[in-house]
Amino acid sequence: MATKEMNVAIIGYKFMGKAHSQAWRDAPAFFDPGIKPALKLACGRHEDQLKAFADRWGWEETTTDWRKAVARDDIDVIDISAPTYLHHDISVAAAEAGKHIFCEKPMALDYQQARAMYEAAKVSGVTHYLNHNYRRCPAVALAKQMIQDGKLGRIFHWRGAYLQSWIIDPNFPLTWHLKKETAGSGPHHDLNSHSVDLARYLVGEINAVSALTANFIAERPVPDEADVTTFGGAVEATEMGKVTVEDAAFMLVEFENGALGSFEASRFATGRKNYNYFEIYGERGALVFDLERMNELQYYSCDDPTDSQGFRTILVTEPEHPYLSAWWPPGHIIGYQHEFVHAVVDFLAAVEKGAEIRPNFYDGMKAMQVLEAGLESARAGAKVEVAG
Ligand code: SOE
Repeated sequence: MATKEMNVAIIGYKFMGKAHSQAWRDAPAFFDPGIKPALKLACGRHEDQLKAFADRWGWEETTTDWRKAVARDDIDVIDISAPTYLHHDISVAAAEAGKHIFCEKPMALDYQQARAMYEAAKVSGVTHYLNHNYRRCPAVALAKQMIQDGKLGRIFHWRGAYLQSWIIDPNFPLTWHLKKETAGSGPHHDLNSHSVDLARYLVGEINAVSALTANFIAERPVPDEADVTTFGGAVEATEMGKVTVEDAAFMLVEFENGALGSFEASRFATGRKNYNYFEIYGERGALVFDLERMNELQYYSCDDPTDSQGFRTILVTEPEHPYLSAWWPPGHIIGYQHEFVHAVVDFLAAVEKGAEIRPNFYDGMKAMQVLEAGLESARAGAKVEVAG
């Protein structure tokens, strides 16, 4: 049971604020972290929505100034659930104040910011985690174990696609996700960042990229930001504003180990809701994962007798599967939110042991390097090497 309590301050109270709050609240109920997280302080810009959020999730106090959270001696962990453009300033300030950092992806607006965040965290010695939550989906963690156990042998291909369709309506507003100065880029930062992290985790480092981007809707209604959430619907507005990020980004890559990979990120994949999908092909077998069927992992093994070879479905709900022993009996499945609980559990363990957790700010910096090479390639119309 928990031997120590740590006070958490969360910055941001919309989609990720909700996902993180349930994780801080539920982690001690289903697992036995050595540190019990206290939901101490919630930070956000709009006081009325912030107080409603704090009341719903049990955050003890609220402030509209995140710098106050970073400055408080009684705050141990800063949870960054705010939009991308705030990640750098909050992370650097939190590291300099000696706070452990649990930061949402994508890491930053660009590689330069990501590098500064990593350097500040490294110098300060705090635990720093970048929430690419999908590594902690049990089926993905099982895929990692199978690859490490040699089940696929030498890997030839990664085929990844992260497809959504929440902004196809031209009346969807010009939110922060659709402006370069607040998001860095569109689905490339938002979704290819997840796929690049998974590819680095499961296949290896990426040496070179060739990318294409497209924009399908150039102007959108300018909303009142207070009324907008990710995946929210169309709004009535009089003023129109320019979209300054891509709507889709496709990328081909060369991995350090010689494998070839493809990445598709789009918010215009009609009918795809949160289709984070990958295939990995090796000399001994293949794996296929689909987040919309996140309790399953497709596996093909060359070791199966020829007359019965084929892709089989592993239902990843057994107690011996990663994280599952803490949840329900076999077949009772888990969901999107459970990955965030797993991340909190592993983060608290890292803080308690003074150990590192992955993905951390180093991983985020490496991913930003790949993403930025992709944008450069799309601009230049040429293959771009990822700096070492
Ligand atoms: C929107 O694309 C989004 O909220 C991403 O930002 C998250 O990382 C993903 O988990 C769900 O979709």
